[in-house]
Amino acid sequence: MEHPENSEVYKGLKVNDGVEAMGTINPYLSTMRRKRAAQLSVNDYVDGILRGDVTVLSRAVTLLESLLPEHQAMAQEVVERCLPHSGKSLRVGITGVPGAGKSTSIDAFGMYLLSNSDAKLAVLAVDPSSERSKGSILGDKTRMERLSSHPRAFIRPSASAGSLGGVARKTREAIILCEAAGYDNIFVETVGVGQSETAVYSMVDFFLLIQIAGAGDELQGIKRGIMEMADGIVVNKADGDNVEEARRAAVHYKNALQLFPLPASGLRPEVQTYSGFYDLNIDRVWAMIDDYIVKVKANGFFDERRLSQQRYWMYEAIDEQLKANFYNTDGVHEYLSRYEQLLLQGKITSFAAANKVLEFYDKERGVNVG
Ligand SMILES: Nc1nc2c(ncn2[C@@H]2O[C@H](COP(=O)(O)OP(=O)(O)O)[C@@H](O)[C@H]2O)c(=O)[nH]1
Ligand SMILES: [Mg+2]
Repeated sequence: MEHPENSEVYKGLKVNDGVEAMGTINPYLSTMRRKRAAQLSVNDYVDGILRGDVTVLSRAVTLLESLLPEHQAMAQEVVERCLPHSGKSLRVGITGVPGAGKSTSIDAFGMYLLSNSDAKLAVLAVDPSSERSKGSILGDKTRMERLSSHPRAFIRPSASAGSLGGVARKTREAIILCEAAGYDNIFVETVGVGQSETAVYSMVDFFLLIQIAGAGDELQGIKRGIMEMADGIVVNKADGDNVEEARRAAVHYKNALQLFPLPASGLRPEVQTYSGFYDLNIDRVWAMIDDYIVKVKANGFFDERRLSQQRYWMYEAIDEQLKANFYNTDGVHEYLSRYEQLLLQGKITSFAAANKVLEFYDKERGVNVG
């Protein structure tokens, strides 16, 4: 399917499908590999995670991402059992258009955090476009060079296949596993195009929007509702000749923010300039996040937000499950293509066609549809 992010709106941001990994040539290789990594039981996973064992944590996230039903069932059990040990971290979402410097900044913010405390940091990503290409992993890891080799950092770019809803759910579950493994700070990066922002917004305590000077409001989210979601806005690349322009952009965003109603947190988002690449003013960005968290913990919004996120994810899970049930029902695809044909021939309206297919689905499930 054509990627939604390839629509006209994001012109210049081509998302490629990527290529599937080649099958292995040596048939014995896969069995050898299987032998090397012994099967873990649910207990092994849970114990390893609670011990903070990075290898086990990593394998548990892989299990989460697996499409095999038996893996999924196991993963759900692991997540359930980790749940009581989760929830104690600070979750920060980081968004911005491709090239805004999200990965570079995460490296800078993360190193600042780890150098000034004995905290542990997990970096996750919601990137449904990495479905098959897995292309962003290499790029991101090289942009997070310092963090990649830090003993208290765990970096796990999204490599899961599926719908945005599915990918987001897995990231949310990965957060739970990381927290159970003792990671008290979680950064979640979005791809910064399309719908992933809403998903990430719905799983974090602070949503940071990274802007760059001169990239245009349309693209950067002023008109797409991203700014309304932001708890703080930062203008990156305020270095060299770009400092003044970044400052002007910051003023522009400050003014724009005045036009929005006060967010539910009761706090007007702040705007800062910084340079992720040259490590300038990172402390100010972090102070802004810190300050916000202190205030929302005091006014009760922190807990309120987490509760409303849980409600959101309950309904998301229901939507996902209903959709999966529908599309996995025998005969639905035949019905769909038949009515799609009739629709395209102008013989039936969209709504009538949808009703016909849904009626068939209800009948298949033995539901009485009066
Ligand atoms: N001058 C300058 N360049 C930066 C800065 N941060 C990132 N970049 C560059 O911008 C490009 C995109 O950065 P990246 O972190 O991959 O952006 P992402 O797509 O948002 O994750 C890279 O070439 C970076 O080196 C910065 O603070 N200053
Ligand atoms: Mg990136």
